[in-house]
Amino acid sequence: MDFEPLTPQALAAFDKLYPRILALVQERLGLELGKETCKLDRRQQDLLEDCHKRFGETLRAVYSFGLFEYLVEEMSWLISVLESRGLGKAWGERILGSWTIATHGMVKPPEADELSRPLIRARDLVLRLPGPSLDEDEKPSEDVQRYLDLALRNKRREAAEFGLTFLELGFPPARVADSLLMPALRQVGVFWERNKISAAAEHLATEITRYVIYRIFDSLPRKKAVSFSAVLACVPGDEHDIGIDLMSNLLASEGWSVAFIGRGAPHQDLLETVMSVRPDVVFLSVSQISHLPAARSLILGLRERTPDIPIILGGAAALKARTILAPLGAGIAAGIEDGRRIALNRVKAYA
Ligand code: B12
Repeated sequence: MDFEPLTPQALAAFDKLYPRILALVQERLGLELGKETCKLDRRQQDLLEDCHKRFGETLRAVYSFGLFEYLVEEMSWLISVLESRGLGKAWGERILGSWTIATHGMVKPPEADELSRPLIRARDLVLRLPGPSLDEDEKPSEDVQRYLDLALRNKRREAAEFGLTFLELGFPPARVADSLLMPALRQVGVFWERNKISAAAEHLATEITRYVIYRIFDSLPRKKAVSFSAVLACVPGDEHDIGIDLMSNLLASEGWSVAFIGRGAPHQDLLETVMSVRPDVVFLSVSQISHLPAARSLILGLRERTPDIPIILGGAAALKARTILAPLGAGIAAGIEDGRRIALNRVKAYA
């Protein structure tokens, strides 16, 4: 979608009034759910609450980073999640409608019109053209399906042994991750989206995959230690830490000294860790658009306190927002090999 970036006035109004707009959205949902005709079970109600809130967080980031082209994708995803849980497209429309109405209720024109224009446009597009069907997704290869089956059946050891056979065949670990583990986890995501597996099963497959990653990297012959060090973490709020764990394992296998923090560390703790460890490079991961504001504020915080330490950012959302994040002084990596390449360029430049 082609849209001019929002004016600073519209952005500031949305940001300032966000808690009140969200409260209004939640109030509207409460009214809908309270209607006699609306008979939903507890799970569906919780999901709707979660989706309303999550959509608001995504919207905030879309506005702030000017990522309007991803609104359609986000809405298609939302509708797909709702439909697979018996909630139908109408609920998707209601969420969009609520955010539009609540914004108009709280923000004055012309800023309110500016804010709702991309929403209305995206809604028209999503409703007119059905989003890409998940059935047309890449079909996983036989090997990926076999790995996935082991991971979902909680066959941890067998999954690791299967992964290790690819190393024995001569594939480098990063290739095993890219061609076997990542497609399997993508498929796990599709299954979750279609309500074929629970979030618990998603966790199970993820943790088995983490174990497989460690087994793969730990099976490599130890390399001589190099003098480089790194701190690696997800940006606050983002729980997807397998990509950054992979990055950490790759660096460790090449002799780097790594402090892998993973997910869940708050902004201030991350700043303090970097200030006390003073690594040669900081690696950060951001998977979802809704966590981009946290990524930006962490980068700015680090730039202010440790301007000499290079930052490398990866993950799906980092790539989507690269034109905004790169000028803040972060290298944006397309994958772990790219991350290593950028890191080596930076540390060698400083050496
Ligand atoms: C596992 C998983 C989870 C786990 C994460 C556990 C964990 N400890 O990591 C749990 C269950 C917690 C989870 C939660 C959620 N998830 Co989730 N999750 C996934 C899943 C299935 C796999 C992610 C993964 O590990 N992939 C494998 C790694 C290796 O790939 P990667 O992260 O892209 O990393 C690669 C590159 O991006 C890069 N990289 C990543 N970071 C970095 C950093 C640096 C520095 C470098 C150099 C490179 C790099 O390197 C990797 C290798 O190339 C994906 C599906 C998918 N398509 O990815 C969904 C997915 C990302 N999740 C999704 C969603 C919606 C959620 C939830 C909102 C709801 C839910 N499912 O419960 C919550 C949000 C939680 C939060 N606050 O972040 C959606 C996102 C959709 C969207 N439009 O944004 C997806 C796509 C699933 C789907 N199809 O619906 N999730």
